[in-house]
Amino acid sequence: MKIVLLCALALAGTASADTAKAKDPSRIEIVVTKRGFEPETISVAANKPLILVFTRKTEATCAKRVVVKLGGDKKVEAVLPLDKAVEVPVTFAKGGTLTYACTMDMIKGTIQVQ
Ligand SMILES: [Cu+2]
Repeated sequence: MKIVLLCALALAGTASADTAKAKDPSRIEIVVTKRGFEPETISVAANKPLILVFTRKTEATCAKRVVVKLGGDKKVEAVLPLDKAVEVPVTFAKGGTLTYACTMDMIKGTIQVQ
């Protein structure tokens, strides 16, 4: 697995034309509840490093790990301890529809990459 780290400082002075709707576009909070992942769908920009912050809030779920698809056969997996925010740095190389899901791919959310 290859993780590319880009300098976050470069973002500070740059006004991007396609700014995301989120207040802080570099972090997206995702909570695991007994209903699944909330939000169920996120929209992100391609080729932009961001941090998905997963917090599992329930024991009544099989999503105690999350698998984030990055495109192609690339993915990143993280363990989600109860009530602990877990930061998953990701960059989606190109546009398309990807998912974040439990390891069985049953409980899942959708990533719209633009
Ligand atoms: Cu599952």
